[in-house]
Amino acid sequence: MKLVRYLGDTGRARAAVLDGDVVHPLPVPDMATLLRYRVAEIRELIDRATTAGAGLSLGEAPLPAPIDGRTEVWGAGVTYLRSRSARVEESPYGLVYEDVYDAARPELFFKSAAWRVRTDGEPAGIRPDCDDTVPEPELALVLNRHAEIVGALVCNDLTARGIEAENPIYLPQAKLYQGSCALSAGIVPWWAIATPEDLSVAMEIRRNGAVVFSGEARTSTMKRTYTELVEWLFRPDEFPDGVVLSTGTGIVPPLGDGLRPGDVVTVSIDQVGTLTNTMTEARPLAGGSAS
Ligand code: DO4
Ligand code: MG
Repeated sequence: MKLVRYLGDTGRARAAVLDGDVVHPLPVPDMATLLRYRVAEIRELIDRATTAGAGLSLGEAPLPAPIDGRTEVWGAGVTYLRSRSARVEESPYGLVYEDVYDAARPELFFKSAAWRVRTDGEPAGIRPDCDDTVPEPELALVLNRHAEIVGALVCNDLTARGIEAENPIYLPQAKLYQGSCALSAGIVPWWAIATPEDLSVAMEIRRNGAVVFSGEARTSTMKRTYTELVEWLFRPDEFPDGVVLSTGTGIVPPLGDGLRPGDVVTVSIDQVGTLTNTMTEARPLAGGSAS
């Protein structure tokens, strides 16, 4: 059972429960509104929606990205030893990463507005001005406005590694560009995950049909707890429509072996789902500047 945004006949995405291939619409206009409720209330809404009637058939239309409205995506960084060692190797400023791995305060960064998020089956991006972009397969927490964990998603926190390696102050340009944030389409309720502290995360990169990289990590090897990351994120701020917090990567491909257009990246997380995206170069919209 997953929480999804569902495109009904109206063409406007509604929040719904997806149970197998049956859709049960929720009595809220969108996902952002659902994330204003407490977990206990969300559970009640889900129970009522799934017992109310037969539901609708999912049909053929692909599910849109799982968040909308003012819901933001944030990332945590250098939460795994592998991420720390990869940054130290790639950057002339390695000390920055050694320090943040050990510090009480975690690295947290803004990743995406809801409208920029790509989902399963959609193209995701490589910056044309960076020749070393890597996928970052991560478990993402979906938090309501009350800082409670509502559920989990698969995230690919794509990173223009070459830009961050030039200078860590370029981090926003390395992390935030067209197609740099992909999330799986269905939010798995937190209470439905048996062992959230120990999930297997796996990633595969295919080029011309052949696997050119694969890796695996376990969330139990993360340096920080989920609660700790959530507390730091909410410490100075409010998220009126909730927030998605991606918890960092424990898998990093070898240095210099960046993604190429056409590569297909698949991230799978135990009990949470799968996310597959084909890489394309980020480009300005056809027709020139926005008006
Ligand atoms: O400092 C760079 C960000 C690291 C990151 O995104 C990660 O460890 O997942
Ligand atoms: Mg990351």
